[in-house]
Amino acid sequence: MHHQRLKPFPQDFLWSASTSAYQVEGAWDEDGKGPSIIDTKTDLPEGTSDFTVASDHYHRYKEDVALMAEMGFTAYRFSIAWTRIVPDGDGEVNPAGVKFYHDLIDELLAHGIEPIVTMFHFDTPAALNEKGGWASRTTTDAFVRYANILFDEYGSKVKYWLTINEQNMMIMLGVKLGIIDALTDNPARELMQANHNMFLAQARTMIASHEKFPENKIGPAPNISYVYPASPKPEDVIAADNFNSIRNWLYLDLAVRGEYNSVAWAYLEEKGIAPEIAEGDLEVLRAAKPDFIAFNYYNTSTVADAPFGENPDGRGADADQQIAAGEEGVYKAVDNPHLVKTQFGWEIDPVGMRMTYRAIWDRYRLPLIVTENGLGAFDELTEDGRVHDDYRIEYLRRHLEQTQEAITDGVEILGYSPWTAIDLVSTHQGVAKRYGFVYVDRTEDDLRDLARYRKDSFYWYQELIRTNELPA
Ligand code: BGP
Repeated sequence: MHHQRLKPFPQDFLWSASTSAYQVEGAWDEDGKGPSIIDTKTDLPEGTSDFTVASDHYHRYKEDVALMAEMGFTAYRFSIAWTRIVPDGDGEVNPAGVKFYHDLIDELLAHGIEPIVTMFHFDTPAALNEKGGWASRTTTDAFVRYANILFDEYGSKVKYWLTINEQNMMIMLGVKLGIIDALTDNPARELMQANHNMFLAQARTMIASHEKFPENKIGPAPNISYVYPASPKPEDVIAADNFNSIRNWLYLDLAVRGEYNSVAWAYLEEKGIAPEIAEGDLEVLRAAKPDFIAFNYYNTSTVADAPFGENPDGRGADADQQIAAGEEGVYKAVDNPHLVKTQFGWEIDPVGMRMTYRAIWDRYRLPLIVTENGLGAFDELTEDGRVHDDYRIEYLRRHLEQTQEAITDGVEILGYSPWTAIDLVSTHQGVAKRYGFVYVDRTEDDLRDLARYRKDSFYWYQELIRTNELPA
């Protein structure tokens, strides 16, 4: 329904923004940090920056936190690089790496900004990857050890923890994005075993967090893109339910209920890629309970029936985390004729965010927070050091209006953490694809001075946070 009067944002709403270690920090090999799978990638997409310097946040974090405080952030979502803490993934702890995040967290707390820490954001230690990566339970054990090191070091300062960023995108698109390897002769089966091992790592981590710091909150952080049927044709509705079950609910059902939903499990069995489930796994998965659900939302997907014998690629687009493709007999992604796209071909669907909030709330009844949502665009720095990103303000405004609609629908929403706090390096589309409230002056191949400039959206977000309501 269209609400006549919208409920206000809660007084303690977490006004935040997000980054990830590998995309913002740089200093990829400094102060004892070990290489991750990102650092050892050799085939970066043509013309895109590497991640060696990124936005140099590692050396400039005090300036960046001051800018966040100037906007009035009450929280900041960032990830800790596993290989700064344990350079080879499961060996010696690196004191300099531990210190960096103490300094960052202390800087945030000194400015009254609540840290929201993602424990793992795509950057698997290269040394573990060489020992079989997530397909091996060695990595599961190494992650749980790493998680306990984080809780022991930062558990008294950090109240909000996210386990794994976008596990579903790692599994479904990770090979294409270069963030996971599948080296056996049955890559799909190997990825589903890796997926199961990640669910176990997440479950054991949530149990450890509750044992060590019962007052802290921990949850998953998948990329949720609610799936629409392309038409009321029943076969399209089934296709949409297939893709919702496999892309979205598979991941949240495991995190919240500790179970594989029947449609997803039937799909895995049908394809012969169901994972080995060891004795005791399901008990661990069921025992772990998240305190909230974080999810990353950029847009919805729209799918049609995909009969066997027909090409399931509905649009020939270059698939990525927000551009679904298709699978014969399961679903065929198509363009939604009611939506416009960004300069990078991502559909824009603010109302879909409200639908996604509702769908997750209805299924799990846990507090929610969107930990990524934003517009990647080719921003332009003017001669006088301004960036007139009214298009980003429009994007954020429309998504926040729908967030307020969802709050008025009765959904419990903890905060909003758009992608990104400051410009950084895209997973696969370079630095030119900018998302930040703060412009970072560099190009793909020219670091320039990496100076920070406040965009128009910086001031818009600052006013929104100050008043706790959307400017008229
Ligand atoms: C999500 C990742 C983020 C970020 C975002 C934007 O999938 O969690 O790390 O990269 O996508 O995507 P991109 O950077 O490819 O534009």
